[in-house]
Formats: sequence, structure tokens, C-alpha cells
Amino acid sequence: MGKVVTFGEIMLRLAPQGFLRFSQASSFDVVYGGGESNVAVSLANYGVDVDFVTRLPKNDIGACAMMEMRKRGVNVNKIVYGGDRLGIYFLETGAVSRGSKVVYDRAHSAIAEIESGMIDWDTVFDGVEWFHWTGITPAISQGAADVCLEAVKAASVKGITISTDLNYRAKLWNFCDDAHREKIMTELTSYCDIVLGNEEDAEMHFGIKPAGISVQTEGHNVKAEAFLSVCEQMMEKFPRAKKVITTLRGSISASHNTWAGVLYDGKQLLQTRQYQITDIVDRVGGGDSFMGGLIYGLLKYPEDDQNALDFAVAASALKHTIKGDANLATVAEVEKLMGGD
Ligand code: KDG
Repeated sequence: MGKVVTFGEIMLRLAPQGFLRFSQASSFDVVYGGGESNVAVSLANYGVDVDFVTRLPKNDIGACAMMEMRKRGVNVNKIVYGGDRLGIYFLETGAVSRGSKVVYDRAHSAIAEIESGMIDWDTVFDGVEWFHWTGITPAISQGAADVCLEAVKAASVKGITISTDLNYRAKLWNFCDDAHREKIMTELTSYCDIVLGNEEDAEMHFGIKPAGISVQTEGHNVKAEAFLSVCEQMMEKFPRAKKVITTLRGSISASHNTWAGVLYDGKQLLQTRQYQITDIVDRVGGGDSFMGGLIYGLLKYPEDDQNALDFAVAASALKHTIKGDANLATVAEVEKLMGGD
């Protein structure tokens, strides 16, 4: 299986224990998370040779983030160092009908202050088969968006498969207006072969809305059909995209989700079974674990998109049982769940 590179921000996640509110906490549980580092951890866990590229401060906290990735089996020797701080995010876990809360403290992080030319993409992409970025990275700062564009251009020149998770984050993109955000995301996505996103991502980044069928209509199949019109519009806008994928999540309560996936390849819409996920331990990183499973599945079963999609959705269903942002489920555990257990 070929080598994969992901690029983005890794943050310190500080969360009050259990279901305590921020105002009740006298200590925080520490884990590390970030859309692209989570995907890298999933892949390393499946035995894939994966590099995580980012910019970290050259201090003890940056070293902790680097060592966390190394501990999980991710290659860290392409990370660059500089800047003053690691980004932090605070998470208050929701319960019953009270949703979770996220507070970002990531302004002026080392990667937010990255500039063009700081990463030697030619060297990073030597011998690489797949590059993954998400809509979080260009949302951090103009510099991060510029470096992301350098990356997709360099990967494209080398014929590397490029994937994205559009990952719209309303609390980011503070450095630009909506029109500029759309311009950045349109240019970056135009280089992608594989595009993961939901209706909100498509609408917020590109103004693409499902045609005809209301996405509010109940029922998994109808929602999948609604997404088909999003896929068709995405493929028209991004001719390089060979597959457009989404997760179909139903949020029943803070501890109960339904979870499925669909993939459109320009001809047919593949669907998975729907998982009922009750007693959720940690829902953060559900989309990243899906993406990690999808990349692994598409590399392992290049001729069998259904199997790849089934692997992705089973992987992310399992992630909901694991504390922290990253998926630590094994291939054997995912395949056992796919087998119906
Ligand atoms: O997808 C999970 C991510 O949202 C989480 O790990 C933190 O990267 C993060 C972000 O920017 O919200």
C-alpha cells in the first residue's frame, strides 16, 4: 500500500472530566486532536505508512504534540518548527439534549503563522501516493491557505491522488470575507480527486444546495437522494473529482447517533447500512475516522468502492466508542463490525 501525507494543525484538547461544564472544572483531561492529524493516526493504526506535516513551536509543548504522533506510529520527520505556540481547543462534552461546546484558542499558533516556502513540498511528496488536506487548514490564516495551495499544486504535478474533507468551520475563516473564502476553497478543491463533504459544507463553501428534495424529509434513503443532487453539482464544478462522498448522520441525542455513508462516482450512488450508535463515548473526530477509513479502503480495495465505503462507515461507528479525537480501532475490529457483529 502506498505512502500517504496529511497536512494541517494539531492542537492540545483540554476537556473537563465527564460531563462537567467549563465553569465546574478544576482540571482538564489532555488529548491531542486536529482534523488531519486524526486522519493520520487512523491510517497509522491500520499499518499505512503516513507522514503528518505541520508547523510546531520549538518548545516542550510542541515536542509533546510531535511525540504523540510518533507514539501513534505516524512519521514526524517532515514537521517544520518555528513560531511561538501550539493551538488549543477546549471541549465541554454534552449530555442528553445539551450539546457539546468548543472554544478555540488557536490564534497565532505556529501553523497560523506559516508562510509560503516554509515547507519543501517536493521533498515531502517524494514517493508518495496520496495527499489529504481539509477545509480547516486554509481557514486558519491566509498563510496556511497559501501553503495548502502550494501543497495541492506540488502533489498534482507529481500525479499524487488528492483528497479533501471540506470541513466547514463557522468559528474559523476570521481573516477573510465569504467571497474570499469561496475563492480559496474553489481553487483548492479543483485539484482534488476525492471530495468528502456534507450539505452544510457544499452550501457554505460553494453555495451548492440540494435540488428538488428537502433535506429535512425524514428517512435515510430520501436524504441520500437529496445528496445526489449535491454530488452532481459538485462534479460539474470540480471536473477532476472522481468521487464525492458524505456521511449521513442523524443526531438523535448527545449519546445517540445514526451513521451511514454514500459515495457517488458520476454514475452510481453507493450506500452503506445504517449504524445505530448508542452510549456514545466521544463523537469528536467521527468524520476524520470516516476519512481515514475511506483512504485505507480505497487504497486496499481500489476496484471495490462499496467495500471501501463500508469500511469507512464501520470505522467511524467504532470511533464513537473511543475517547479522544483519533480513531484507535484496528483493521480486525472494523472488519468484524462490517461482518455484522
Ligand atoms: O474533526 C475533528 C476536529 O474538529 C477536531 O479534532 C478539532 O481540528 C479540529 C478543529 O479545527 O475543529
